[in-house]
Amino acid sequence: MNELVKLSREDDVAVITIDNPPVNALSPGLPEAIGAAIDEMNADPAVKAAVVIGAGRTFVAGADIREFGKMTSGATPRRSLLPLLLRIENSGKPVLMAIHGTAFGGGLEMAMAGHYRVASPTAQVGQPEVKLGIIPGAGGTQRLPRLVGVTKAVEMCAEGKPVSAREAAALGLIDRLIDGDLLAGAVAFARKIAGNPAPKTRERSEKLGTATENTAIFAAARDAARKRQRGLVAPLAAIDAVEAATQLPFEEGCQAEAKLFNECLFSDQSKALIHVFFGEREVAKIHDIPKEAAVIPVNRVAVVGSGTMGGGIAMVFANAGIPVLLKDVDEAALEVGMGKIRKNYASSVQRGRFTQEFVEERLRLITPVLNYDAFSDVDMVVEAVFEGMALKKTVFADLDRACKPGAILASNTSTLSIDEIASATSRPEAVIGTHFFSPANVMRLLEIVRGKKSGKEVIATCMQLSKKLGKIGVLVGNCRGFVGNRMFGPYRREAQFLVEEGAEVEAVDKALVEFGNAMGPLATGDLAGLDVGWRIRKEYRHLEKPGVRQPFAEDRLCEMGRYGQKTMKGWYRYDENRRADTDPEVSALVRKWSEEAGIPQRQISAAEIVDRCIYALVNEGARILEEGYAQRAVDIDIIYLNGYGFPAYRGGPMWHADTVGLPRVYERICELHERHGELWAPAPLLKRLTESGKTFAEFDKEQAVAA
Ligand code: 3H9
Repeated sequence: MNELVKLSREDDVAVITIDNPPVNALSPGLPEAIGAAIDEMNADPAVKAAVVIGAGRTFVAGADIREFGKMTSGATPRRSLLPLLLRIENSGKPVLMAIHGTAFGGGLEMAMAGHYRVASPTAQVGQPEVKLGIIPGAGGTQRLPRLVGVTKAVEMCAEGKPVSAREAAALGLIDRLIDGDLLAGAVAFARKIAGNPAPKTRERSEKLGTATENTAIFAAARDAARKRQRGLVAPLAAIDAVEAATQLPFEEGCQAEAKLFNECLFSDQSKALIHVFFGEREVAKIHDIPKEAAVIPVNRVAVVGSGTMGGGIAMVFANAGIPVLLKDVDEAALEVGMGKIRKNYASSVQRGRFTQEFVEERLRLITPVLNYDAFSDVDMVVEAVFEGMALKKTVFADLDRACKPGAILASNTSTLSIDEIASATSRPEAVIGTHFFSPANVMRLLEIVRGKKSGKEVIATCMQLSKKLGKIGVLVGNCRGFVGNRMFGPYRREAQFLVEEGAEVEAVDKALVEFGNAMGPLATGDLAGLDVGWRIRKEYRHLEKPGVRQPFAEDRLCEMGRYGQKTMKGWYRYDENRRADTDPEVSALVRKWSEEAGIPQRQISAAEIVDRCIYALVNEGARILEEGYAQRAVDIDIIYLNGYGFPAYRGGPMWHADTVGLPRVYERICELHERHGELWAPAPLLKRLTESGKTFAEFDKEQAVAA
């Protein structure tokens, strides 16, 4: 044993306490210590049974995910947990697992090797490995179906969603729920079962089903995985492994599982998803603001503007239990805004996402108002009025007068300068950008835009608040388009260029959907409204460099009133159910316009479409990084995964570039530069990293050390 595991006694029951904060992951040394404790209690004649419990806030949350990278890089050998779990299961005295917090991955696998499981009612159990691009690797796919049946085991292993202790108890995975003191309840239960024969999960087979039943279950699971987890390899591997449990003896099933686990572990998908796991936690860290920095309590908020964004943002606060004032200029606008909120909630009830009771409570938290009178009480305001600088400045001057000192004044602008907005107030340190993505109550991303004068307390509060709101907050700098939209510009520009050079609209979208994106760039434009970009481009036209190629097709479509889904016509044409169809008129028009512009038409491959769109993201991302508008490459990745439908299994655009290899990406960008001119000038950071043999991930590490 070591400091990670403590063996103590409560009379005749041994208590094995796992203490490896923060989540009791099975780091090196821990499995060995648990094994030693099992041997020691077996050797102690005074002990009749053992309880295994986690110290701190949780049972075991799984294998130590940091170890996987070391294993795949060859830095450490691959360790298996299977021998430890057999040692537990073969224990001469019953071992009872006492679960609170989470028993995930290897944690649940260990619990299933125990003879009994008890849990606090608030605990959760699950096999979330697929979210890391792997499958359970310590017998989970073999023991779980023996305890909960094939259907549920397939679902848990292939989808990775946790199950509540109550559901687990109903499924037979948990033997007893313990209200109150878990350890005391577990020890009492252990005493009761001491002396009974200890049931071994691996020897059970009554829930493994018949071949006919199972064929249908696995076929349905594979179908669902291909549809709902498009492009992911691990869910299908997890299904294969559970299937092995129904066809092979336990030991052989474990061997089949180990083979599939290894294939997944060494895959690019798993490396990318592990990068995402740590990245989602990394983005919360700000180089110049310590984790324990003071924050402003946010108990009451206000939203200015009850349009689509404002209404969605009000719902986000209400959903988190925070009372919110929703202001608009007249009764009619407010009525429309509140009507949309009600409709939104009603559809969530219909889809079973919320209960009617929950929705009524949330609606009571939203108070529509027509003036700033009650704003003196709020801790934070989010402005979500029409996107125009003059209007925003008027609103911020009003907020400056209406709000108490210390209140946070946030703007939901997606394009305008936070510094200029802040200049309309006497307290620029209170001003910050909170760029929600549409629909605000659904999308997980929140870009938090740091102005030159935004106070550290204000930044720290918004970052922390994002978690409470169920969002993933990423801090970005105040440049045009911030990070996400600034990169989206070149991405969509290339999509248009490709069409202007001869690619079909649907071929462009299809190539990017096959790459893994949730939607193609042109269909996304139709969804968001082509007029949005068109208006912005008109406003910024004076900044365009003369002689540099600009796309024109989308602007022409807008001039014809083809704004996308909202006008039933854009790049595609739409029926009343918003189903898209290709529009031969668009193809013909673009061909005609391109010929008039003297753009030679040619066949364009799917590979070229992907390279041009994705490398446009990477090149702009590298510029943003170098200019300091994003703290890390991984921040850009997290923005793209959560706000733009980039496939998580590719880890985000910057990680994808690392995976392809920066020399290859750089070389391709140089080729495109030569062929298409200035817009493809390689970002200096990309060039430097390539020449020094480094990656974006290494750049992040160096930045962290320097900070
Ligand atoms: C597995 O078990 C494979 C098996 O089949 C065995 C094969 C041989 N390892 O999320 P938080 C860190 S695969 C290492 O902010 P919360 C995390 O990075 C594993 N580190 O807390 C963070 O560090 P930092 C299957 C881990 O309360 C800190 O702990 N298990 C691990 O919001 C706090 O985390 C999973 O996939 C880990 N396993 O949520 C579970 N877990 O402070 C993954 C966490 O430096 N974990 N860390 O940023 C989770 O889902 C959540 O962390 C949990 C707690 C729900 C447990």
